Amino acid sequence: MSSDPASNKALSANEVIKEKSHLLRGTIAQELADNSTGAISEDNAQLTKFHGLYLQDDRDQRIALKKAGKEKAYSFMLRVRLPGGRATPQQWLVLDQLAEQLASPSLRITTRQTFQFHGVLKGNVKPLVKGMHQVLLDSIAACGDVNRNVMAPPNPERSPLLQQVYDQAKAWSEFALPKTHAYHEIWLDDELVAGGEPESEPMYGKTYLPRKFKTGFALPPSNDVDVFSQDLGFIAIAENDKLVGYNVTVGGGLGMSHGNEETFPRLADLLGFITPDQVNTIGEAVLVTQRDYGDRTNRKHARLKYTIEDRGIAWFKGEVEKRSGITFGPARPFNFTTIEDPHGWHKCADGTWFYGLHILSGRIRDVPAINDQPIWPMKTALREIAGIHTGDFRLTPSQNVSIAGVTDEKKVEIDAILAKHGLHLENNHSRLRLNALSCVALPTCGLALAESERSLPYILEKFEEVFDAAGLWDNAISLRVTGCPNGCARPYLAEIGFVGKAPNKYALYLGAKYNGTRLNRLVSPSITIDDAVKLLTPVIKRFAVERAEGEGFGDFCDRVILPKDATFHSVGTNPLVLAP
Ligand code: SRM
Ligand code: SF4
Repeated sequence: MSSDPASNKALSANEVIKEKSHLLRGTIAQELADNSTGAISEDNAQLTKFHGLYLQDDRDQRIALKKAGKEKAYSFMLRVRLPGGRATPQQWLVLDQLAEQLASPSLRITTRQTFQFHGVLKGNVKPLVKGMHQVLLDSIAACGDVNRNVMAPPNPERSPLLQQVYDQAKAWSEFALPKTHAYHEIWLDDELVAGGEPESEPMYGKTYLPRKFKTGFALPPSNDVDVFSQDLGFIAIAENDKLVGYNVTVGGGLGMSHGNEETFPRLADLLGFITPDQVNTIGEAVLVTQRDYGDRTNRKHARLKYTIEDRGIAWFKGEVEKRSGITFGPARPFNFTTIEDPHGWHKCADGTWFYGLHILSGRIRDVPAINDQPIWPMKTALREIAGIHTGDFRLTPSQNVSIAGVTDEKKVEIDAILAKHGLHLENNHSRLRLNALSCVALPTCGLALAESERSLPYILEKFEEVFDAAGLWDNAISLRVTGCPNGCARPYLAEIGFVGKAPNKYALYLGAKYNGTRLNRLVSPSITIDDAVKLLTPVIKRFAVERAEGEGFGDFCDRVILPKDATFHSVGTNPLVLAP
């Protein structure tokens, strides 16, 4: 197989790698044993993604190492599979210890509610995977052309439906896992199956999907999972506090490339309503339709969003109905009002408490703090909490953690730990900061064109001054930064989106709807942060005095500040409408 039978175009290189890999084995095991290099080959590096592992190098060290004629500072990033972002205290403690012993030693909460380890040397990968396995965690399908970590609403708030939605998200995650034993053989030293013959992969087939595939479950009124950015979404519908089913969405996705108008972010379409027992059947029908019709010749055109864009949503719906034997009902009404995590202490319907802890960019480590705190010992504090906690931890899509299932008695103890380490900080945080997201970018991400996580503190400091001066400290405003246009912090759904273009240069986007139901639009294709602050200061001032009752910053920009004909793809600067 080297060309696509339908189009006769050559298949992308990854298709050939997958086809020849014996269900994701490749020669990973052999290359692991080679300690003459910290790297693995390009082909195997594509395959390890399916096992949750990315080969990276420390980009801060690249130039010096090159000058010294040395190999790049290679290491692996490992992403844990954690549907709905839930971890037990025991799991937390083990991950924390593994990070100390075998990785960078930070733990990083991702925008899809899981943990990433960075800086794992080749020889440490196996011990790390084995350590995770002891507490029943794995990294299978955390990356690669498969159904990735499934998102579900984490915050216990007050809805009795949350557990049901979480259970379905977890069940769908398990159902859509690859069946190959490659992971167990390579990383956990399990015996080769049937003399090394690969077993079958009934749902995916031996070349898996054309590209990554992402699922999210949302529970209105919160759209914390940004359901319209997912390939497949399930919006829970309740009647009289009972879960009656889901509205299904398909074809969301955010990745694009600067200057390539063939690539674009896309919001998902609504397919219609199904009952809870139909989730896996519909999920499978969506997945296998994309398996069969997704573009395997061009990885920049291989996501489900392009299949739907090219063939039309009516065709896609028909195909899913035919394959599943289920007819969609009309989509039911729903209303998203927020994406924000609740911060601080909240009481749940079952009488327990949860604490929403803000973690800037999801980076869990002990660092010198911003502002006037001498240190910010996030990792130590969470380790101490995990040591006494009897509930669980919930990682959120906004890179925060919710300490959930806390009894009255434990609340006092946890509160004391938070206070001891000065972590009640969110009381002083602006809502801009509490809502802000950034992707990892430099130094680990090989695709970063600009800083993101490391520039977020500066960006927030500058914009907080402006928002504070305009009396908007407590206004929920979403600002998201990424180091490149792939969109890992979902910047195209932010009211203010910065997308890395080059060192200290970002494309600036404005005007998304706060609740994640409208994309933003390009304002400047390349601007420094300082110039963006200058450009937006009058806009923020106008918003403070001219906004309509309850109007968000994105809505205001969309209605008043952006030229009416500005589109997402506008090339060149759109002059903002700065005077009434
Ligand atoms: Fe992402 C690639 C980090 C969420 C779209 N993403 C990467 C890689 C693995 C870079 C690479 O391929 O070499 C980044 C690793 C950086 C590092 O050093 O850790 C990376 N993505 C992340 C995370 C860690 C960002 C974060 O700061 O939290 C998120 C991990 C999620 C997870 O736990 O699974 C992350 N990535 C996203 C999201 C948001 C989401 O899924 O909700 C998106 C946009 C939604 C989407 O998929 O359309 C996203 N990442 C991409 C893309 C563009 C895909 C596309 O369709 O064009 C790439 C590049 C690619 O796949 O070729 C990418
Ligand atoms: Fe890397 Fe770009 Fe994703 Fe940021 S958005 S983590 S720079 S791929």
